[in-house]
Amino acid sequence: MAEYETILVEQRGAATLVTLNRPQALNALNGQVLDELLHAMAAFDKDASQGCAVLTGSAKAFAAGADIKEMQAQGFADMYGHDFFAGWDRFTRTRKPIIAAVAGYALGGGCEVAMMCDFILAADTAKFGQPEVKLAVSPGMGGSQRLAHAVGKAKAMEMCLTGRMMDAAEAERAGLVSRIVPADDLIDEAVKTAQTIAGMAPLAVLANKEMVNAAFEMSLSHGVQFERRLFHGLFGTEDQSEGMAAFVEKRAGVWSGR
Ligand code: CO8
Repeated sequence: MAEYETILVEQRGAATLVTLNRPQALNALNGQVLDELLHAMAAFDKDASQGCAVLTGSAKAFAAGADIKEMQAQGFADMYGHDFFAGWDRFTRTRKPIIAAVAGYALGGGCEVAMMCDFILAADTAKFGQPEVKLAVSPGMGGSQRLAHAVGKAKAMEMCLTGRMMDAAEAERAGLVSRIVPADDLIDEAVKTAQTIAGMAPLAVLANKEMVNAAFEMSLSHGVQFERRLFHGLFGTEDQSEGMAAFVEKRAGVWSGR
């Protein structure tokens, strides 16, 4: 496995656990983190032994934002000219599912990266916020859009305009996170969930991820049709025959990934 400086990558069975590892900066996201993460996620996507990833940080911070010290001296020409952080779009094109396991601060870019993942499991210590307005800027990695989709206009607007944080309970009520687990159990629970997903037929997992994501890009009628076509397509797979035979024969399915 590749050597990284700002992330740790380990395989736990069919689940890949990726840990942001810049403790001195509360996992602030700089260009190196992005490059390493893109490299790791590309390797994960290609590795047939791996079915789902977990992205996590430390007990104190999932990530406290984009790296303010890296951005501080940049001007418009640097940011726009280099399309600063456009590479994060590639992270969202990872085809296999990624679960964000969030403990502590998920602020600014940290909250945005958590929202780029397919769903968020939150520790009871998690805190979410888009405090960029306090730095006289704004979300820049999709936060204003994904937060508004996740929690609706009222809460998204309040959070972006005031920079106030949401705790885990509020985030769960608002639909930002799928569920809350005790902080001590977060990684085990996230990895167990990832292993459950990795135990499903791989093509069905890809299709399910693709169709849920389509709900955010398409009209209802197009989305429903897109879902139905993918559903039809799954009937061209060996695993569909196996999955349905296994149910009828009261045994576990054995997937070929075809
Ligand atoms: N960037 C760089 N360094 C950071 C960051 C950050 N986002 N957050 C924390 N650090 C550093 C601190 O500077 C400190 O370093 P040092 O020890 O060298 O002084 C170290 O991490 C520990 O932090 P604190 O001492 O501040 O720890 P506290 O426990 O007192 O406070 C907080 C924790 C509340 C999380 C506090 O650190 C904080 O407010 N951090 C900044 C949060 C923030 O504003 N995040 C938004 C950043 S902007 C952003 O994400 C924009 C995204 C869009 C960009 C995309 C462009 C295209």
